[in-house]
Amino acid sequence: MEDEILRLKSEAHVALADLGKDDLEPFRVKYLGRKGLFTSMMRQLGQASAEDRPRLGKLANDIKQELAQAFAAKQDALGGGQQGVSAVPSLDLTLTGRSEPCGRPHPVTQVMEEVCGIFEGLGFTVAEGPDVETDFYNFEALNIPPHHPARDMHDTFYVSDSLLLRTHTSPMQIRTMTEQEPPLRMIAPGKVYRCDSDITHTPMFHQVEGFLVDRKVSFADLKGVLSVFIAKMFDADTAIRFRPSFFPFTEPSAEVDIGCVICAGKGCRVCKQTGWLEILGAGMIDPAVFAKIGYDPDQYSGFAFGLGIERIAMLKYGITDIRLYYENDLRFLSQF
Ligand code: FA5
Repeated sequence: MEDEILRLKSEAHVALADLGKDDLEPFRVKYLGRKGLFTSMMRQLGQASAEDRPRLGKLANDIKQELAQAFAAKQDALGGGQQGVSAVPSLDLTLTGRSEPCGRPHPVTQVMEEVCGIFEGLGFTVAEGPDVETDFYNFEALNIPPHHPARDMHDTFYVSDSLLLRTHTSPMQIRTMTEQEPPLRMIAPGKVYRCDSDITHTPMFHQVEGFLVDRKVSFADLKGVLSVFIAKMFDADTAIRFRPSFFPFTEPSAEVDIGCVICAGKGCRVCKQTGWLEILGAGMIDPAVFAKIGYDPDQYSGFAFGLGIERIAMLKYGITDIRLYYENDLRFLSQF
């Protein structure tokens, strides 16, 4: 078949060399037309072996292109070019160019920035800390001694006996409080890691820790700040639920749920049929934590909270599987 293609090539070139003005159209029809020799040759390529087919297809295509260009040059030389008849598609110089696709921040980054912006607007300042954390900051100083059952709630990736990938952003409470005196009003955004994966859990996810320490801070202040945050982040009438919970470093503690925006509270796969989705844990900082870092619990009180950014982004955008954020599928990402 290769011989046949090459034979057709030289036959066409010989014919082209002798072409007069009146022969242009018959030549185009015979060699380059939709029912021409090159087109039928290409149809026959289906009979070639699967191994040879790509190479022969390319060869035939290249020759056809080359012939089309030579034909267009001949047409020009003979002054016989006609609109709509040319074998080479004409170039429309008035068409607008194709613009380069424009990148943008990942949806999780966008939501992280929005969350931080809301708290900054409420007077919180931003602090950042290490992803690889010591057992002391991640657990011990937060009132979670070795062998405490609360360690089981965090499926920890250990780097060594005393180093680990932080399981939450709460170590930033300790890092900040050991370096600064009250009043404090801080947020600490960052990556955290847990050995956990399903439609609402990923092994790496983002939290924003927030804490406020001063004299006479109460649970009402915590409720006020979180209610303002949720109203700004979602709709002003978003349903909010403070559910009693337990964290070793806060007392009392609560988990905060908002009405599932995916099913409007009716119950779906994402909210596990409850109509609610947990977005954060919170509470009043336990006096035992103040004692560890040397604050006087009789003078100071404070609240803290830690919220999951991916969960908030799921609710905001109606995403039903958290793992979509990390599959790097541009069809998903380019929607944001
Ligand atoms: C904590 O991590 C506490 N440090 C929060 C806290 C801070 C409580 C300060 C009190 C005071 P929890 O394990 O519930 O709590 O996680 C907080 C939020 O992170 C959850 O509400 C959820 O939104 C999100 N989250 C937890 N695990 C995952 C995961 N594997 N993937 C995605 N998001 C998660």
